[in-house]
Amino acid sequence: MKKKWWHNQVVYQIYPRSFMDSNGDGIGDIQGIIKKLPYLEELGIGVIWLSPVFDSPNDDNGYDISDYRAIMKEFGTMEDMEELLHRAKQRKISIVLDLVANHTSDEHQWFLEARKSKDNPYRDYYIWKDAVKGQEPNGLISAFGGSAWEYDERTNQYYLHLFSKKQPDLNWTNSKVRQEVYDLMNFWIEKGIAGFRMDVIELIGKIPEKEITSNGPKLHEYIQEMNQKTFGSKDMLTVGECWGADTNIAKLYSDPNRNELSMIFQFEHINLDQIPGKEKWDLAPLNFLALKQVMKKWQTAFKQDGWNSLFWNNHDLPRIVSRWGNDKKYWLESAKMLAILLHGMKGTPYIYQGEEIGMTNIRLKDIKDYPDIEAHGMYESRIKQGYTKEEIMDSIYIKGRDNARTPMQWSADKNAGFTTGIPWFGVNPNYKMIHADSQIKDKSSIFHTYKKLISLRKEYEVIVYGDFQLLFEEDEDIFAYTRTLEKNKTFEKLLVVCNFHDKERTVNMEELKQKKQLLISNYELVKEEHLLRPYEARMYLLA
Ligand code: TEU
Ligand code: CA
Repeated sequence: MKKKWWHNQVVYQIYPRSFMDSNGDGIGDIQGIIKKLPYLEELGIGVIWLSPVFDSPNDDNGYDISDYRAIMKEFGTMEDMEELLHRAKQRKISIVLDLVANHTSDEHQWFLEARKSKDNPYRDYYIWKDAVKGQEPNGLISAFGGSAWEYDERTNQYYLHLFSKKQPDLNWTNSKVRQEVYDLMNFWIEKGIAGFRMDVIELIGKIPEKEITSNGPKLHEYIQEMNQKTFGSKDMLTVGECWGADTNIAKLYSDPNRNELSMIFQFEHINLDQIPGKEKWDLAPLNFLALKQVMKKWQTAFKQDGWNSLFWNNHDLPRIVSRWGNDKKYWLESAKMLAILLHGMKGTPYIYQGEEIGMTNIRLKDIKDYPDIEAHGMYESRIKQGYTKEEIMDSIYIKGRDNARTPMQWSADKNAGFTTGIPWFGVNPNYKMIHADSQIKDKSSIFHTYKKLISLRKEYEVIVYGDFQLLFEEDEDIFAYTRTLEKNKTFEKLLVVCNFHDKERTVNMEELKQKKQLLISNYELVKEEHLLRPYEARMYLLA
């Protein structure tokens, strides 16, 4: 595999609204991020993925952009942004921006123009259709509930919005739209960013008439064009958000010979807890054996023809320690186990803010306490369908996006040290116990586990490039694998052994009998080599 700078880096995702407030208005901001750069440097990450910081009416917390070349006032100014880029660079941290190019805000200048009249020059920037028999043009639905078509009185047509009605979809069949997107990308590239995370990029090739949304026929043609006209010659990190990707689709994006993206986020491991064909709120029981098979499939899918991202969390997902881990009795052990398990794998790891200190889900009483537009859309449509309030709240407790969006827990001070004012969204009451301050000082903390894992990836090439092999495939508790790298006729070999559950297990494993060096584990001492305590995890270098 031709080596790339982002092969051994670890990316840290910042959701600016909830990261650090510098001026006491209760909202995280860019100066807050600048303040915390030393913290990120100490953790050892090399890249920040910054969720959108652009001007936005915040119907979907910045994923509805009204000006791609201006910074959201609540977050700061363009000078602040330039300062952030500069100061991060001084600490060898580069910045990847969030590119939301499937849709804009309805308050974007293009849409304000487009909706004025059918012959407006911007009309064709968006997707407009006549009513069919006095109804919506077809059955496409919005990710946030209800029809994806919104009637606009002024011109007596409907426009398409696959997300909220304040997020009209751009018309990518229009070459002018594509050029506008490439221009704004180049604007940011010139400012010195290191790449893009591409929001729902798989939707841009949609054919609304045929109700095709993901993976439309022209999708890869557009991405290749984008590559050529923007970052292609620049050695950047690009990662597409692709909910509908399987391993073959992933190769289309990330095979270096195809000149598209560095890698994608695929969600097969995330979607395992949802009943197939239903919504994310319709929970299927967690299936450990299926998780192992999905991980194995992606870990072994690519040779020279693709690259993986590795993640448990982002701003749309519940906290991993509350989902696959155990956030009560084995909070510490299970958070570390999940980290060791993932960070021993092949791909570029992503850490979502707070994951490195084991932040957990939140549980609030009423739907009114939740700011997320997705939760409200789902609530309304499920009440209509006859679900009880309790059923709906239970699914929000487990899967709601706001679980990830509570303010970062910095210290035991008021509001977890996030703000001196009133936080825009409640701090998790467990902040007195879970916060960065104490974990930085405590060498046995979750923070230090992540720190160590990041440095191991720099130190051992086998963690970056070794071939993956799953062991004990049928075992109901043990997740174990090796990574093997051939180096001038000798082999570097890594072994990761994890107990995924809360009961003790003995394992009879050949590899454990070999000579080896323990690189990291989540219990202080190995009691007995073949005994794995609840959630015990170890990573060895085999001699
Ligand atoms: O998410 C895409 C998306 O499909 C999510 O709405 C997803 O269905 C859900 O959150 C799964 O938990 C991206 C962004 O990450 C998200 O924050 C935005 O709301 C969305 O696009 C629209 O821009
Ligand atoms: Ca602020």
